[in-house]
Amino acid sequence: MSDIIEFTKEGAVGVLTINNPPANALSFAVCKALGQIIPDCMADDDIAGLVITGAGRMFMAGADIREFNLTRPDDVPDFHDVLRAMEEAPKPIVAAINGVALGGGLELAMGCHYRLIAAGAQVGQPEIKLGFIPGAGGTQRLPRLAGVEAALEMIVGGDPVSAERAVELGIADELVDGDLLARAAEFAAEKAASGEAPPATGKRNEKIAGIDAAVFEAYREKIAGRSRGLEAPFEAVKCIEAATNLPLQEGLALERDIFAVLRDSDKAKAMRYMFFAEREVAKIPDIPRDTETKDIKSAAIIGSGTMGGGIAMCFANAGLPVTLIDVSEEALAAGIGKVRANYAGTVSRGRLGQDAMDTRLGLISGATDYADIADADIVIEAVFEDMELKKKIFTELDKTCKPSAILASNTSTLDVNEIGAVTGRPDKVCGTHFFSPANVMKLLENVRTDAASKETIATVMKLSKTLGKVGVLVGVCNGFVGNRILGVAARITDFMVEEGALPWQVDQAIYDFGFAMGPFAVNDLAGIDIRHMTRAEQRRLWPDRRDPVLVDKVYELGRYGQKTNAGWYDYEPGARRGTPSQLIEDLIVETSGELGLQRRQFSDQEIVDGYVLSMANTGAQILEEGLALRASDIDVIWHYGYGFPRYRGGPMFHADLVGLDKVYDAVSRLYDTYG
Ligand code: T1G
Repeated sequence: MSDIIEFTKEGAVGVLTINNPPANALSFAVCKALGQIIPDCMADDDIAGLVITGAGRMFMAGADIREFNLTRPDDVPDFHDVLRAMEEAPKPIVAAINGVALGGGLELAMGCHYRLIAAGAQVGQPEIKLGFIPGAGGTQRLPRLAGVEAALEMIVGGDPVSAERAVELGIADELVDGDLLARAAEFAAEKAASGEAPPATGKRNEKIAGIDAAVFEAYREKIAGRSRGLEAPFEAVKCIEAATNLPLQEGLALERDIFAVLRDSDKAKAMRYMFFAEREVAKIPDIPRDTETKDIKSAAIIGSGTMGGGIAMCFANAGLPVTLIDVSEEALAAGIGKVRANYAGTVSRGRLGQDAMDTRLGLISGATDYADIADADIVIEAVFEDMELKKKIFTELDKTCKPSAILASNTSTLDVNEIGAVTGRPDKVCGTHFFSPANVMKLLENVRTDAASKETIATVMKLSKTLGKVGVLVGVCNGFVGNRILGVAARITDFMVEEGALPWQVDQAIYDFGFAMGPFAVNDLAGIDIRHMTRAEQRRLWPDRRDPVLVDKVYELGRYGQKTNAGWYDYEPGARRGTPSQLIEDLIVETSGELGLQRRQFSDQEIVDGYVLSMANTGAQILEEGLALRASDIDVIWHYGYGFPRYRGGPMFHADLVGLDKVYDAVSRLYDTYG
């Protein structure tokens, strides 16, 4: 027998332990071994029944995602056939779900006759998050065990359920708090002795009988908004519906055909890529995983504005005490008041309990004196973008904070090297660039200064995880990775508007590409005044560059965006969605005339290419300058910081998909026109 599946015996029961670290993924090798061992065991008169379990902390994390681009070798059986043989086997087969059973892992467990589950384990069908549907019977067997409603939620939603819930739903037969393997072996022996025929999941039809088609129609409607741009959710619904009105084998065949098409689609490739990309970000070549890190047990934030308050919430949400610092009691009261209102909103929407809100608020304190934060393990400065002010603050912090404290800046544009240089501990200074709203957005650009120690960087990378963020390491440059790329791309769309497009056309094209909002709508949300401020710095950096003039004109009209109920769009007071503004359209046409530009049509494709391919070009520059570790880090930044659609994989992945020759042509045209 093979070592990828260990065989042992508990009395008359055979135990198969899948041992394929790190995730016991269903690789070709595991599938092949299962295909051999199970029939062998069935034929062995000394074996009364079987238990299947996983080595280590997982049962099985599903099919091996690394093998998805490969063709199944001839000597590896089709996993469907393995499952079918298991279902039809004469002796009881019991899954002992010791840890996560996801995707093909749950499908394997459902192919068993019985399932026992350890407390703390989870089961799920997460395939949707990879852009496809379960491919080995999940859409057919899960509704048979758990019912249609739960199957829809689990397969279309993709989130796993707890062991307790799995038992409640009928996915697992028993929750085991103690020795899972011993209990599973005992269970298998009992079932073998009982003489009852082992039940096949695929033959259990009681939960799928008499389901009204309207259930599926309603579900399709329910998910339409959040599934924009995706096919897989609807295909999953179709397959689950098929489970209720087709014989098992036909349902399985339908699922298999749809699965194969989706798996090979560009969208699924992009989502697979993102799965690995977001795991890669944690790997820093010169900072090994076992690098010492500082324990972060408390934090302080300088500045209790929107950003500072949001950052404080991140710490409190993670259970860490945090002190907000501001210049006066009034400013503090206002800042903490906003935090309280923010939590209260979440409570009133039913997403947070009052107790949890109280606990979290209890972790946030305020102070006006740096002496009160002398013991904080990390201080994050979040005041407005003014280098002199930041230098003053860091000089002060350096004097008052304990020598081991990390001093970080939340600057989104300024040179963190320069900030660190005013302290006596530049090795403990770095950037932690949160995205707004800080308590919601998952991205954290951690800025590595020249002097920052490995310990400092390892600590903030680890802290990102503690705060529930995706931390990506970047180097020092204007705008770091995300905003630098945005600056270039937004400049291109500004030009397009001066030359003939309209902001709402640009936004629609980019929305249709899959972003939640186009650049002009984002601009209105973030504030045109803020953009105006950063443009001054850009003009200083690139004095000879041709610049679009419209954004300054909009600024000069006092139209700062949503906050003034007017920006590129007009807004009803308090509204988040704007309507196209005639005044802006007139201004645009007039400006084109002043610039001597003959307005022309832009196709949606041209708009998307200009926006996205210019991003990829800037990304390539950033890589060349060594300011990001890898192309996929840039894509992770754009997904988590700016909502680049996951199924497009990020600007760098998208550019690879388009093909570098085409990207080169498009970028060359942009260069010739705009410099
Ligand atoms: N294939 C290959 N490698 C995998 C893997 C998988 N399915 N799952 C995890 N890994 C690797 C991962 O890359 C990392 O490697 C290490 O395991 C630890 O993971 C037929 C077609 C299970 C919840 O979508 O959600 O089944 O970086 O760091 O935070 O219908 O991994 O150390 O080298 O994420 O504890 C469906 C994907 C597949 C589950 C564990 N399954 N995995 O999280 O550790 S499709 C999934 C996860 C399928 C069938 C279909 C998570 C986890 P390295 P980790 P973690």
